[in-house]
Amino acid sequence: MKILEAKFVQGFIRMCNDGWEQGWHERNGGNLSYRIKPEEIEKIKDSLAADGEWKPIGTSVPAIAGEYFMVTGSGKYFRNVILDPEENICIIELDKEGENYRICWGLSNGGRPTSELPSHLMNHEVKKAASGGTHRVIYHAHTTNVIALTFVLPLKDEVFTRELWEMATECPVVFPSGIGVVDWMVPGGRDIAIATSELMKQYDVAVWAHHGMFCSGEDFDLTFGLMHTVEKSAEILVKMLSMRPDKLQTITPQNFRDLAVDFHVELPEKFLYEK
Ligand code: 2HA
Ligand code: ZN
Repeated sequence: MKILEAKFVQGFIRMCNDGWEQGWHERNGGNLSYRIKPEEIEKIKDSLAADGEWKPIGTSVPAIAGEYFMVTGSGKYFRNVILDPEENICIIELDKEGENYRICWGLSNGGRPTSELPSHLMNHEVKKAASGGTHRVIYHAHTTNVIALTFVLPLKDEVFTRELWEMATECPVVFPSGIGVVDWMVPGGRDIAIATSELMKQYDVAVWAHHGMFCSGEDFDLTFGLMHTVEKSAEILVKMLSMRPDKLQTITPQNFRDLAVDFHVELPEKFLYEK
């Protein structure tokens, strides 16, 4: 099968374009990765090169060693992915130790996988274990309203989760385990990857202060939908705070407990504090 005809490749390309259209990917901002299923690799195996040069990942990910990933390219623009996928995205294979990668397809004019490869792969490693193997998508976007909130809200998991839950009734149902927050750190390296993947053990969403967000999910729809829901909630909070600093009424801790019963979700009590 031709690579561009594979369903997962079409889903990947569509998600890049959806993110661009949301305004989350100025210039080369943001990156996306997908942990490819063995049966999907089987179908495209003939189109994959197996003679690429092994290069260091920059961290160690033994629990996903030997797996294949589709990832966006470093310095590439999301808005160009739909026009020329082969030049802007790639498929990589990890070695048996989970220390090195090689390019098997794509980046046809040269280049490297995303500068955030250590964060993506460490998040994949953690989420694969935490989800029993069902999570396959890691998405990083420069979501405007969430970034704005990192200047005015305390950089605490409890505060971001609770304030965003309060802005839309669907939120606690869409991200019941909450949101983690990483203080400002230098992007691209192993340290921010470790901090993010530590949070991803309990959350599907991590905010990077003054930078953006990481989301994890089972497929493209769920992961894009998660990013979209959190960012929309942040937009409502920004609008609310722009009208007045306090709320006349809101969703209360008891309202959340009642919602949890009817919607069969568990909402950790640490987010339902009295204000
Ligand atoms: O430029 O978003 O965090 C890609 C990024 C780095
Ligand atoms: Zn970024």
